[in-house]
Amino acid sequence: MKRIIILFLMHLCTIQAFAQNPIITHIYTADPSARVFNDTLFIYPSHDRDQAQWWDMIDWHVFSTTDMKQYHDHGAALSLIDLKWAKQYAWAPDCARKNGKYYFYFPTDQAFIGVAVGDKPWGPFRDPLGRPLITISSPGVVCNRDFIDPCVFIDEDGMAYLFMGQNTVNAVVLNDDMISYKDGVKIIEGTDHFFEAVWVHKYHGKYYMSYSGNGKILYAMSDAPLGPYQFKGEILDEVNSGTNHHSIVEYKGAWYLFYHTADLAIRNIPADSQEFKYIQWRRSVCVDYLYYNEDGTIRKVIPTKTGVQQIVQD
Ligand code: FUB
Repeated sequence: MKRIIILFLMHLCTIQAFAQNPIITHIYTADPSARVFNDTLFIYPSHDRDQAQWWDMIDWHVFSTTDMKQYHDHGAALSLIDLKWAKQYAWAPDCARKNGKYYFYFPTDQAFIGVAVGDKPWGPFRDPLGRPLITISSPGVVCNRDFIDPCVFIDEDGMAYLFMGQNTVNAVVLNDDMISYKDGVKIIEGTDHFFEAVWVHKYHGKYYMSYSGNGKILYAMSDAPLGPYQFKGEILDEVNSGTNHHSIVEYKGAWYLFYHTADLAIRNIPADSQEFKYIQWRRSVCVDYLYYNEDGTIRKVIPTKTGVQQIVQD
């Protein structure tokens, strides 16, 4: 009997040591861009509204964790009402640190990419330009659909790149001030089936461009940030929220895939209610481990309900 109780307690401890997907459950969140600043992992997601019936989001919250289990909501770091030039759709953002400041890149109105600056990774962020950084109409931009989903990547040499777009990956090289860019929009080659949600990271000297395409998360690899890239395959299958949007990050020695599902809405909303048809606009952020093969290719991630293990602090 004593042994059974001990085994049961051990089992309980194991369960409690996992984060459980989705990881954020007090509000709906999507499009998670995960970044590490000063040993803390920050998530810059979209904030789906509680009663959403479309992607009509109005602000951006920032979250942080140091153990991959407890996530702190820092509240709204920027809202559409803070921007004179933006009317609607506070969609998938990203953030980078340079010269001691934090640069928050965000899309609005399906056509504009803005940048806001803060002294802390959780904001508040202020719009230094009073206009978008780049738009669907800017010279060189190729976009036959929505001009959205900025991803900012800073290479080891300090060069900063901003990637964005739907159907075509557009890229610019940012100036040192991070709020302007060098002449010439680059169009990235080799991103087969690209739809949206571009994400760039580096591993063992190779550049990885991952993105949503054919409903899945796919990826390509290159020897240079601006490519050309070579298509490699699939990282994540379709999820139950319609849209698929992810990020990839290393934190405290492990690699993680952040993504979203409709699992929280499915849990919250009775399947036989009128509300249930809106679950694709009430998404929730999840995380699972990501592993590489010896040749640097990425193993397909199988989503779990248990999520990742809590990191025990030193
Ligand atoms: O969250 C709004 C939009 O849905 C994002 O910009 C896309 O990537 C998709 O996830």
